[in-house]
Amino acid sequence: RYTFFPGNPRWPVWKRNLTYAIRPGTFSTSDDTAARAVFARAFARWAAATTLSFTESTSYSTADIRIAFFGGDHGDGEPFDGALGTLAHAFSPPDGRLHLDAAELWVVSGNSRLGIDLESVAVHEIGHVLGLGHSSDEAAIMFPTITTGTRRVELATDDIMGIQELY
Ligand code: TQI
Ligand code: ZN
Ligand code: ZN
Repeated sequence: RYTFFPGNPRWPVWKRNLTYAIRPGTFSTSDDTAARAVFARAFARWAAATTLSFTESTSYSTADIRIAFFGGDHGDGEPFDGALGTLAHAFSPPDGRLHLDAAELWVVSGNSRLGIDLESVAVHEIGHVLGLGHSSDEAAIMFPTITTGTRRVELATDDIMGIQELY
């Protein structure tokens, strides 16, 4: 079953169209289009289950949701730990920070058993950005473990019930 953060924080009712931006310089030009498409697909999964919509913004400083890849200590009190271990983290609403560990071998498209599937982690972290905590339902995107080399991107009934209770 789904959970929320303490106090059930959520984005305010007047903010149903959230903007997101990926920190400039994150990807090489060759990876950029594919990585942006991954986040667009991940946001679309949550938009389909709610009345929320998500628009990519080119202004990182003013976007509601700010996505960045960082390595090690990056100044928010939650340093990354190098390859594996923590892969990513996100802050509860209405913070909007979504950080990914630059030290991971991210798989941006296709299937590889060697790396971490970016879309799977993106869908999970967006759940946190929107206010979902972890779920005890093994089928849920918000279940706190994932087998390495697998892809888990479809929202489960449990995730949908949780997000619909918030929005
Ligand atoms: N990162 C943890 C996570 O996102 C960080 C974390 C722990 C956290 N407790 C939290 C974030 C509470 C917000 C609220 O769960 S992680 C998975 C999963 C991680 C784990 O790197 O361990 C995914 C990131 F679910 F597969 F285990 C993404 Cl999908
Ligand atoms: Zn961080
Ligand atoms: Zn989580």
